Amino acid sequence: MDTKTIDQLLDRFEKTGVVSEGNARIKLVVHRLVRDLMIAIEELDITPEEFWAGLNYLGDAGRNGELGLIVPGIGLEHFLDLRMDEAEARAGLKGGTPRTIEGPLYVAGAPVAQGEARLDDGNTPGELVVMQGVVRGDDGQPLAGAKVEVWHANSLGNYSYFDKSQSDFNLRRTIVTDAQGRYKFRSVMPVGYSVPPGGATDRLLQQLGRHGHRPAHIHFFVTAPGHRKLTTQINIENDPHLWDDFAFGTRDGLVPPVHTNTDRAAMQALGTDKPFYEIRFDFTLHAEAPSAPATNFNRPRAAA
Ligand code: MBD
Ligand code: FE
Repeated sequence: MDTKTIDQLLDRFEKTGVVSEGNARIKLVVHRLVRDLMIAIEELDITPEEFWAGLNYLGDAGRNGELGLIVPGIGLEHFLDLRMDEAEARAGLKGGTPRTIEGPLYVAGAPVAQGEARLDDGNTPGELVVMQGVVRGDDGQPLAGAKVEVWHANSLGNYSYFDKSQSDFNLRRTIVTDAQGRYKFRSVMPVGYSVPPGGATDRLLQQLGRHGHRPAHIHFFVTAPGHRKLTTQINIENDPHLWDDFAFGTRDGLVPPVHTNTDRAAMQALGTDKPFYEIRFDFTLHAEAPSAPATNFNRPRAAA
């Protein structure tokens, strides 16, 4: 079918069965996506069998809660980040800590701590890591009372809440920066996440000839009054998947050095007799910018 015939068909569809104005924005987007799909079916000669298999696949993925995993896996979430970067550049925003994808594993409602927190429940295997830094505005001034929401996987690459074998909010906290804008936490070193074997995302990636592994990483939302919300992650250097992330989340500026601390007194102060890891990382937030799209947009998220 040629595009002109498709457009005539769509014109008739859009005029049939109309009972109200509907929503202009939704109409625009849906009509466009349907047209693009029809053109893809035509140009790729997608067979009925392929069409129904694809529809069933999406239904399966939805029922199993994997749509939020397919989106980063096909690069759409990183694409949204790059578009936000472009919008900020057009609005004249420069510098600031790079953003990167949120992913599907945030859970709202984590315990709040002032200045410092321990993220692990004391019963979580893994190597001890201490991470700390300062939250600043883009004028370089430290931001007291900023919120650093942090979440990461355990040493098996699993996230509490989604992994019911972990205690509630294990490896998840909200840390409020102190008067000097500082945050600090101790935790156990995360290991990279992999998509559930045999699940919808895994099956798709196999057909694409790709793996479903992420390098080890730690997620953050950083917020402060009068500033744009920052959604980002840091990656653990030297991970074999550091620049081979199935979700395309690794970015320059988000791979801080990891230092191994072998100082006896420092080890003792943390109640350990083994060397531990230390990471310093400062966050820089952009001041509110009415001409740039909001970064604190709604997105349905888990809450506990
Ligand atoms: C993750 O832990 C993650 O951060 C992303 C983006 C996708 C899947 C799992
Ligand atoms: Fe993650």
